[in-house]
Amino acid sequence: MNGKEYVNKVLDEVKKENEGQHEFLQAVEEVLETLIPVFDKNPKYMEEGILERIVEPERQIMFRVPWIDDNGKVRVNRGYRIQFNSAIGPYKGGLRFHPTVNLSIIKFLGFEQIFKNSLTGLPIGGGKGGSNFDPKGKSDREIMRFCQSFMSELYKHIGENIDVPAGDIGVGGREIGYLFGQYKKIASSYDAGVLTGKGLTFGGSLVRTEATGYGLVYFVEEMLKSNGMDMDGMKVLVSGSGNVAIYAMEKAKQLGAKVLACSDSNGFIYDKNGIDVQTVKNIKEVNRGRISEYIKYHPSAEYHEGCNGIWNIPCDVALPCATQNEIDKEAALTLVKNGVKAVGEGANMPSTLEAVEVYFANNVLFAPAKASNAGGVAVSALEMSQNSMRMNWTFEEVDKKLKDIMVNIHSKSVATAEEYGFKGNLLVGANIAGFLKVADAMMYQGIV
Ligand code: NDP
Ligand code: 2IT
Repeated sequence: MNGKEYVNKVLDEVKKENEGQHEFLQAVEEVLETLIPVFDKNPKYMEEGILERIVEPERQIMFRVPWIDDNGKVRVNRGYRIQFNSAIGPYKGGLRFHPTVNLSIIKFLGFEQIFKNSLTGLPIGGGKGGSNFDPKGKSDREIMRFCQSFMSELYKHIGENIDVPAGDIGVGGREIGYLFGQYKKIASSYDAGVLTGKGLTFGGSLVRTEATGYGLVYFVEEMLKSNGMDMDGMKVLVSGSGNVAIYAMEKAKQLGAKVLACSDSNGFIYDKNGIDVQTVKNIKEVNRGRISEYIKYHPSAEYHEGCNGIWNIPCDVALPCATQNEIDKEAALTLVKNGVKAVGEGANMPSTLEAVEVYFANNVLFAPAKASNAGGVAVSALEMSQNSMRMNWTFEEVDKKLKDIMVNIHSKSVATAEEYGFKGNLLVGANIAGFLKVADAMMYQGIV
């Protein structure tokens, strides 16, 4: 059997066993197709059934999360934790609280996390969790009660050497604080390294808040530089206005770019003078408001209903930082028509498979999520290191480590792509480089 036949065989099985899990199947297809040359070069991975094993989560946990709202009414949500792969370290990955969360979404995120975490070079396996709980419109006390109920079940399955959750959509510092408090109460133990993204007064790491957005821009800057360009003077679009988007905008501006637009799930802001990041922080981080409020503070900016319209604005660099499949074929073609030079993924799987084909067909530089948004989980792993040492590094120290990690992921992806005959294709390079480390660990550890 050659590599292509092997990949197709496993893909067929995955499709049969996971019917209807569209996001998960999309993520698996995207990775497996790029791994074909690996099996042609080294059939041992085939003989050891690495692919059949890597597409099956080691453990899938689903649980009831009952809580009481401010009116005294009983509410019930569904909780998930998918412990996907522990070949190179304890399961590691965020928690997403969003009404769209389902098994397929958590599995796609957990699957991606395996390769992303491997690329960081740090000892972390892949996992993901979350709930279909909608934090929007909930009071602070409701959020707290929900987090406490969620952790009352999750605590049985996590630990600093077992599984270390963090944030993702809808889960930030506030939620991690409540989750940590409840874990500590139930476990009767101060295991700082059981969660990352903690507050700075109780074991959090400097730069974790900024890490994903900063890391994304460090990666894109590296990619531009190796093609004779840089961020200085670039016109940039950033979708979303959450954690990743805000710090991507901040770093892009620090490097001299002009950020023209950002969005939330209702609509987008176009500010021809350049988005004022402090205003976005005040609206989103401080007041938990809507991005439409931006025009109150900057009347010359425009607000447009509907989040997808953001991709119609002409730009040099597009940084999707909101959610999966936010750039489809049509949006990708519009970006190309308007002269986009580079797309850097801050969100997980923000481009559909067809959109990625459009980038490649039109020579758009493409920074794939697994590589370009790995800065968040990388600094999470640095938070775990600091917790183990019971020490804190300075902002400058962590920021330098983050930058070094992103530069290293870029060069590893470039080199691996070239080695396998796909020069310049960072998607192939990142997927293969991420896969090889995990596959080798699985080979040495036997069939487990
Ligand atoms: P936040 O919750 O802080 O922000 C999410 C942003 O995206 C908000 O502006 C939100 O708008 C928007 N958004 C969310 N869902 C949708 C949707 N279905 N349609 C349109 N817009 C939507 O999350 P993060 O910034 O942490 O995460 C953003 C992306 O980055 C996700 O894909 C996440 O998986 C990924 N990521 C996050 C990392 C992290 O460290 N936090 C690390 C690596 C990747 P609204 O407020 O209206 O909901
Ligand atoms: O998608 C991701 O990498 C994250 N949400 C961050 C995970 C983490 O453990 O910091």
